[in-house]
Amino acid sequence: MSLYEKSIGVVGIPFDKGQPCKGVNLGPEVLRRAGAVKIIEQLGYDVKDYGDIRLEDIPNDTSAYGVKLPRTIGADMRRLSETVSQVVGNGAICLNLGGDHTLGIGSINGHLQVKPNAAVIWIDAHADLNPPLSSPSGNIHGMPLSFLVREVQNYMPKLPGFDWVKPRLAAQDIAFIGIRDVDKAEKMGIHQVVEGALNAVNPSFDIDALDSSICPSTGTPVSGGLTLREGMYIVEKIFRTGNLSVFDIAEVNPKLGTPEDVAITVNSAMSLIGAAFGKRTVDFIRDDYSIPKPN
Ligand code: B3U
Ligand code: MN
Ligand code: MN
Repeated sequence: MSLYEKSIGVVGIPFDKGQPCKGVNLGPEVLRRAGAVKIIEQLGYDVKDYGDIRLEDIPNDTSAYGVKLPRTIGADMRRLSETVSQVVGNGAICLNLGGDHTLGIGSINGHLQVKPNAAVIWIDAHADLNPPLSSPSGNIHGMPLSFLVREVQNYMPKLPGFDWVKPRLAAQDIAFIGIRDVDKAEKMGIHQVVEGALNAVNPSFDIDALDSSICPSTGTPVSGGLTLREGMYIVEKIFRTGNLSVFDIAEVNPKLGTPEDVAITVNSAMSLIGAAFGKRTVDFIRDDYSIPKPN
């Protein structure tokens, strides 16, 4: 089967409760408007857009262990997890348009429920592995992997709203790429990480893995990051394995920076989405083409 004959389910996650910067909830809208769905349709895939997931607003949702809105965030991620399970369970690849990177909780839990041997490639300036009690910020977008990785569970408190998440991921089945801003507790976990087997692959791409010059419109930009070509190369390589199963793109925030900053950031995200689904940057030359000669 050609790599382009698969079905793709697109899911929007207009979610911003995992960090303090307003505007990241507009990520799915701005990416759709830039043609995120069109670009993959044009590659020949059978695409189904599931729209944006419905988000909760649970009253009196008091903080627990420093995490704000735990019940609400737990319910939102549960819905995402169910949607991703449904898409992958139907045999499609799931493209998740975020939203802040908290979405990794729902995306990966839902994916692993259907494909327990899936490997995760966390492409990010940050490790996002802080358990709530060692988080320097209390922002849950810096914690998603702590909910999922088995080896971290001794450090995990019982957060209200998250009893449905199962630590289905072994540390050895995650690869980190682009990491350059890591907290103390996270460092202790990372040395265990090696590249996982490439069976079903879930690249979770935080746009801030890229150098801050090409993703200025994101909440926590860090210099010294991946070039766009490097980012595209990573996801193109994953595409060519034929095992791409779920792809997350997170942390595009159109409310940060100038209109030009937003255009640069959205352009980077679109290039990554295209590359992840096999868009060729150089078109092949037709067989009947010949270079014109002067008479
Ligand atoms: N590691 C820090 C900072 C951070 C994590 N993810 C982002 N920033 N985007 C934290 O808050 O956990
Ligand atoms: Mn990050
Ligand atoms: Mn992240």
